[in-house]
This record gives sequence, C-alpha cells and structure tokens, in this order.
Amino acid sequence: MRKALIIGAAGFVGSYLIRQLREDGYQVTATKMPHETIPGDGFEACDLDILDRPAIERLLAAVRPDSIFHLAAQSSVYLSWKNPGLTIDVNIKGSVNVMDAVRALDYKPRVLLIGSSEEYGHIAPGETRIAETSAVRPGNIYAATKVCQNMIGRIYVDAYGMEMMSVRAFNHIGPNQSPMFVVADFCKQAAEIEAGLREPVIYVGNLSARRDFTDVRDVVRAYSMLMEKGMPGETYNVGSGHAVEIQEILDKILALAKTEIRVEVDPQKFRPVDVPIVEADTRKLQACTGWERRIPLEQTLEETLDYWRANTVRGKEA
Ligand code: A2R
Ligand code: GDD
Repeated sequence: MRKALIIGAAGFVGSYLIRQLREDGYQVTATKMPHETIPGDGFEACDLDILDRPAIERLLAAVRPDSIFHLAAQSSVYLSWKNPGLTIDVNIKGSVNVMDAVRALDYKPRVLLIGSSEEYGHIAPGETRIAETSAVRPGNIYAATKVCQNMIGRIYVDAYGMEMMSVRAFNHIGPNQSPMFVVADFCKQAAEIEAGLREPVIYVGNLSARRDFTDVRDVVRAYSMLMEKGMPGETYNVGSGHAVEIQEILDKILALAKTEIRVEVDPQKFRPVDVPIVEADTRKLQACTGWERRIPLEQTLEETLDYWRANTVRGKEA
C-alpha cells in the first residue's frame, strides 16, 4: 500500500485530506503539534514541530513515505501582520527544514508544497484570471513567506532533482474552519445570533474584496490528483476560477439565517493592505489532472452555517 505523510494535519485542511487519501488507497501518517489533536481514525498520528529538523529526519526515516503533503504553516494573513517573525520562522525556516530532511533521504518521495493565491498580491485588472506564469507581488508577510517557499522549492528541484510540486491554493472554505476566516466568521456570528447568544448584529470587514472560494473537499481532491500527476518543479493554481464579492457571501449567509440580522462595519477587521480581486486561472490544473469543482458555493455556505448552528447549540448546552 502507498504511504502518505501529511505534515501539519491538525488544522482545517488536514482532516479532509486524511479522508481523501484513505479513499484514494493510501496508508496515512499525520503530524500535529504536541498541543493539538486530529479528530477521526484510520491513520497514525504523531507529534512534529517543523522547526525541529532532526525530529523531521527521525520521522521520515521511521515512516519512509511515498508521498508527503506539507500543510504546516502559520496560515493567517491577519496574524502575519501581528506576528511576522513567527510567520517567517514557520513558513520559511520550517519549510526549508522539511525540504532538507527529504533531500537527505536515500530515495525520492514525491512532495506537495502548499502555497497560496496571496503570493500573486497586487493583481492588475488585466491580469484576471491570474495564471501561474504571472508575476508575484506579495502584499503581506504571509504572502511573502509563501513566495519564498515556492522559490526555494523550485531551486531544490533544479539543484537536487527532488520530486516536488507546489500549489497556490485560493480561498478554501467549509465546516470546521477557524472563525478567523471570513465565511466561518460570518456563519459563526449568524449561528450565535440565531441561538440568542448575542445581539442581532453581524460585524464585518472589507466587503468589496472579491475572492475565489472553493469547498475544501474539492481542494483536497485536487491535492491528491496533483500528487499523482503533477510535474516536479511546477506550480499549480487550485481554485474555482470565479471570484465572488465578500458582500455577496454575506448576503447569501444572511438569506440563510433564520432571524433578521443588522450589518455593522468594524474598522478593526480591515487589513493594512487588501488585494481587491483574486481569481484563479485553473487551466493548468485541469490539463494536468482533469480536476473540476464539484461542490457549489451555496452548498458549502449552507453546510458551514449548519456546522456552526450545531456547534453553537452544543456550546450552549455544555
Ligand atoms: O498554529 P497551530 O498550532 O494551529 O498549528 C498549525 C500547524 N503548525 C505547525 N506544525 C508543525 N510545526 C510548526 N512549527 C507549526 N506551526 C503551525 O500547521 C496547524 O495545525 C497547521 C496548519 O493548519 P491551518 O492553520 O488550519 O491551515 P489550513 O487551513 O489547514 O491550510 C493548510 C495549508 C497551509 O499551508 C496554508 O498556508 C495553506 O494551506 O493555505
Ligand atoms: N476574516 C475576515 N473577517 N475577513 C473579512 C471580513 C471578516 O469579518 N470581512 C471582510 N473580509 C475580507 C478580508 O478582508 C479578505 O479580503 C477576504 O474577506 C478573505 O479573508 P479571509 O477569509 O480571512 O482569507 P484570506 O484571503 O485573508 O486568506 C485565506 O485564503 C488564502 C488563499 O487566498 C487563508 O486561508 C490563507 O491561508 C490562504 O492562503
């Protein structure tokens, strides 16, 4: 049986990727930080801090994976403004630790590095939809660290012949995402209002931004397909190909809500820089893998709101 190692599996994407890889016939080992847990079963969990390079080497020697999915990151753009040093440590130094530990092996596993659409940064109107060949002009610390990861990955492939691909993931959403991110944030607030836990006001940030949202289950399917078919040294956009205004996301969630909700703009929720539109050109991914989005935005919003309704009620009863 093929062996997959997921590094950084206790976050939002990890559990979905574990499920996908098990369906695709992998034996899965999944790493987490010592303070974290990974829900579910059918995989082996182990602790790993990617800032500890000898620990990565020990783990690789013990597991000897065929495929490595590197998800571990400080993944919040917002937090990267608050804590640039940590973001740089984890996303650059940690990723280089992973690459170096893989390079030291006596065989060449395939590796997928997860980057971000944020790497493109300031996208001019004429550049939409944005292709992998476009210039990267990162506009925040998080984005800059992911550009670095991508560039170093490419350098390592050229220099050492590693079997490593990169993705630039556009916004992915679904149940169980941290409420640091916009869809989970709005759904959580709406669910709390419905449950009578707070006043009927939803606080929002910049509603004019337009982002390319894909259900996380479609995203991890793309990761698994790229692991099979991606070309080393190449970068692939993973997104829906359609940008939606945050205002429209809010309107859809308000329409699903069971109570009247007022909207208030909270200046604290604005970022120092927010790219106006991010929309993926997904032709390279489609040509390589045949991937297509399966889950419509409306379904994801409904399921995310239901998740927060269930969670909020559980919280209230506890
Ligand atoms: O920050 P924590 O305690 O939530 O742990 C995160 C973990 N992580 C680390 N793992 C190993 N060594 C470290 N030094 C380290 N620092 C953080 O990586 C978390 O459990 C995981 C990342 O999960 P999320 O933040 O939920 O990201 P998500 O949405 O699963 O995205 C996966 C990838 C990331 O590379 C994003 O930058 C990209 O997709 O969009
Ligand atoms: N979080 C949040 N909360 N964002 C808001 C809000 C709000 O109340 N109101 C408006 N927004 C806007 C943000 O200003 C941004 O333009 C957009 O909604 C999306 O914000 P997030 O959901 O926080 O995601 P992100 O785009 O900053 O980053 C996510 O997507 C990247 C891929 O493009 C993360 O998942 C990154 O890890 C990922 O790489």
